[in-house]
Amino acid sequence: MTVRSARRIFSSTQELFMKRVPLLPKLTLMIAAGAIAAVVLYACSATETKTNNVLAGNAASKVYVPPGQYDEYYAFLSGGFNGQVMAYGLPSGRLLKLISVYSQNPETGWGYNEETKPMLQTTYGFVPWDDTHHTELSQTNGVPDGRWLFINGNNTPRVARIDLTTFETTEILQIPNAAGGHASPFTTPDTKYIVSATRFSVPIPNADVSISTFKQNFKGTLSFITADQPGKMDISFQIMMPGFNYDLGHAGKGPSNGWFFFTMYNTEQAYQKLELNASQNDKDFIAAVNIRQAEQCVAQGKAKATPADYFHNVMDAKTHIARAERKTTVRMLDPRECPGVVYFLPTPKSPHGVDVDPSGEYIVAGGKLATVIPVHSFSRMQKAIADKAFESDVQGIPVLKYNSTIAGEVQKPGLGPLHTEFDGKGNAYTSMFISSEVVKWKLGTWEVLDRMPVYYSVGHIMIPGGDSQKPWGKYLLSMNKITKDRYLPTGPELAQSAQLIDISGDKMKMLLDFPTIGEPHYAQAIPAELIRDKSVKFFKLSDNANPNVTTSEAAGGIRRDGKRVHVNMIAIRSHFAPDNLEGVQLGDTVYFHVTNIEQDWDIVHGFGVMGAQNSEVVIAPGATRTLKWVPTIVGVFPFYCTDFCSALHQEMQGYVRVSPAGSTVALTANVSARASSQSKRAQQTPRSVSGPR
Ligand code: RUQ
Ligand code: CUA
Repeated sequence: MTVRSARRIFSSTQELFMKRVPLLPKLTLMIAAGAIAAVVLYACSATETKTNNVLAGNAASKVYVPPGQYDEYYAFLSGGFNGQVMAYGLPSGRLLKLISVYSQNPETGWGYNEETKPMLQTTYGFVPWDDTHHTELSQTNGVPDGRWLFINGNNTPRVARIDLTTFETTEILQIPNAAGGHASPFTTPDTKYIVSATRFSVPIPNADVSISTFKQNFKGTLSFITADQPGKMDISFQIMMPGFNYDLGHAGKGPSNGWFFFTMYNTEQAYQKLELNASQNDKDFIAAVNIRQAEQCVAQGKAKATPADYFHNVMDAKTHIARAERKTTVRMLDPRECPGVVYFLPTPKSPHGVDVDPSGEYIVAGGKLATVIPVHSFSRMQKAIADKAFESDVQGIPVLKYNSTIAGEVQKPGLGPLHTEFDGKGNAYTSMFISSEVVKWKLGTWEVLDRMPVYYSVGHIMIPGGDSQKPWGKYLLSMNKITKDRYLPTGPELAQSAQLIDISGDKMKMLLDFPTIGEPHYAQAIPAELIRDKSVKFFKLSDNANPNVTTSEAAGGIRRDGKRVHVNMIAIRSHFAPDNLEGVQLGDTVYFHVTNIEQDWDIVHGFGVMGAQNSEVVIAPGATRTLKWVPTIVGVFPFYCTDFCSALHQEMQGYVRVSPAGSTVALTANVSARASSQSKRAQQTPRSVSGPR
């Protein structure tokens, strides 16, 4: 750490602070300046300069994964405004895969091909984008198990399931009576429920009302979604909440299993200039939800069947065709009719993250504007509830006294605490957005043990398993919101930056800096062996139940159904069959149903048509994908394989002839018997070797 780079943090942090929080009271600004100065002083320590090179050498060897070897962890980072999820290897920071979820992806054809389009269906129609924030691994007994990854859609509230045997999205559920699914999709320790809480309060049911009637008409909801049965995600119940902004959530565990905690801000119920007007109250709340109490009330019929409009989209496991089903009702619980279901824990100030430690006793809040990190105690909360230590009541929800639930406060932690993760050894790590650092502190004594500057303005941090009952506490990933000068400049917009920190010793050590795609909010990571060996290598052709599957060359063909023309086609190294099509007319819609009949790992083919107002489709071995094409002009148009699959990949092509409407050209497709015998041979050859055509 040089003085120059320390200054850079100083100016950068200060600049950010000024830019982002212009309306904070002066006092907070002064505290901010003080803390920034402290960070700079820390960063300038001379001993560190001397040891810098030695450390760099050590760090390199700790993240070096030799060519051909595997990383120790899979890490799943959300893509933020790119609407997807990225799988990385840790510690190397290698990008392994972009998993398509809510956004159309021309790289794979997700959301462009006919089979996957229904996945993006919502009550607003086809919505080909969302804003993904939090990845969440499924858990068994409070430990990530590597079966599924859940990811929220923050914009048009949705939750999705990714199957970690295929790394494909298999299910998407829209959340009704909600706006902004931010506190989502955090799981209970058994994956019985994942949750989604509304970020923006809205009229429920939504209605044409004046925004100035916010206090009377706007409400929030907490949704509990059953998640342990693939293909059957459903909203078990919703809880109607006051019209605040619900921000983040985490389930209880161990002794607090059965409870769920949500942060909220804007308890002021401001509806304009929130920056100023929602920062008035010294304390907002954490909502503690008693899930068992809610279940009981639901069982007693206290949740009202309420009209709702939402979609549940599932990828059929056999046909690999998605279907979208519209649903019309949810069960809504009013806390007034179910006493004991929700309590409010006063929490300073505009809290963002809420994180439960591995023991399940401590509930840590990240009060964005707070000068301390407040930690609530679950056992004290239980006692306070038993003693009725209430200070007030908000719309039927008892508010517990701050002093009755608080276990301690971390003093002078830094500025802008957001999120906390745990290492399983009694330590907690909190991200500090404004002072750009990760702060390590001790559970129980609340003393600050160490600080690590990060570049710049960290949002979430992630320790593999760090929000579960069993953290694999070796690394910490800091996901930073601002990149500035960290990499070679790429114009006004830069990739986001992630930094990997070694947390195995007393002091944190910076290991690696790598760019990420989109904006990773949160991430999850798990030892690679819990996923690696279950990875599917290809889909069995004999299991392919797509009604338009073509299992052999001889079975290919073309048929007309009114103005629709269906082409059944196979792809195999290194040709399509059929590969010459005639008799298509202007005014027709052509469906190319392409089956990749390879039965070998990673032998993928693509299919693109000149002028198609669509993307290509990419077809995994054993799968069928359908490209819809509406020709717009008369002529002959090539199609070709888009994925370099063999030495004769460039030969993998064909033509489709388009004639004027009403033309007498016969509908024909060439299906050759000779090609058919060759395809068998091609299947037996390794990827890079193909027989002549
Ligand atoms: S967020 S930086 Cu989880 Cu969307 Cu906190
Ligand atoms: Cu198939 Cu290139």
